[in-house]
Amino acid sequence: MGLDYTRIAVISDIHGNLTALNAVLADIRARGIDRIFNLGDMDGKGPDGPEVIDRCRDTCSVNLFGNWDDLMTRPNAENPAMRWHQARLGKERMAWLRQLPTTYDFRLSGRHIRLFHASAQGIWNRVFPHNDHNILLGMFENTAFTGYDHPRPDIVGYGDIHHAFIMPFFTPKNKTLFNAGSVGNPLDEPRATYVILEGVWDDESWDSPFSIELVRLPYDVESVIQRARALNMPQTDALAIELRKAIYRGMQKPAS
Ligand SMILES: [Mn+2]
Repeated sequence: MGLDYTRIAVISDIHGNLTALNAVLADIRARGIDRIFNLGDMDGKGPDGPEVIDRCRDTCSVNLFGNWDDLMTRPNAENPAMRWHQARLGKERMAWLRQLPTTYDFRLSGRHIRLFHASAQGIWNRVFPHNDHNILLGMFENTAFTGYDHPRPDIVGYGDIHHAFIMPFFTPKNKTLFNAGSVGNPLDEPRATYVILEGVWDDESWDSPFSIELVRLPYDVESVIQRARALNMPQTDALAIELRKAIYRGMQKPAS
């Protein structure tokens, strides 16, 4: 009898980019992937936050809370650009975002896997792959944020930095940190990015095959920029450079 594999798409940081999300969902469907887990930051930056939130609600079996989901659902978003995005969401979507969980734990081919948006310390604590070894190890800690009543994870997946990577540790062995990258606002290369995990669901044996794969997908970047311009979305110029060149707005040359 063959093993019954489960394939999971881990998506993150869609940021209102419905065109990129649709490209990713079509790719997920074409591959016959079983489940979609979303690590948060559905809104802000791109023009179609409400549609992205509705799509995630319909298609993802896990939706986690990100730092932008926090920003967008505060009583009064902090600047006019954020208020533009917030005003389009409506109370019901904001209430749904607010009640999302912050972490999700499961087991695949023996590995205990934990997902969250940014770090084991919370949604506002940012961790980069070039950070100190101890900071990277901290991603595997049980904390007040992740809950203390779980086994320590063997694999941790997160989003937040919009840079994808897969990092099996040299020491300790059998720990892997990965970043799912960003579907709608990638800052490593200008293509919609997500991760596929494959293994045997809830299996206790490490001897079942297991894999992690990084997917890069082209999509119609220009149509997203056109749509943002048609809506007079604030900060569309900064978004356009991010989407075309994967250069973060904080690193772009200021307009003269
Ligand atoms: Mn983000």
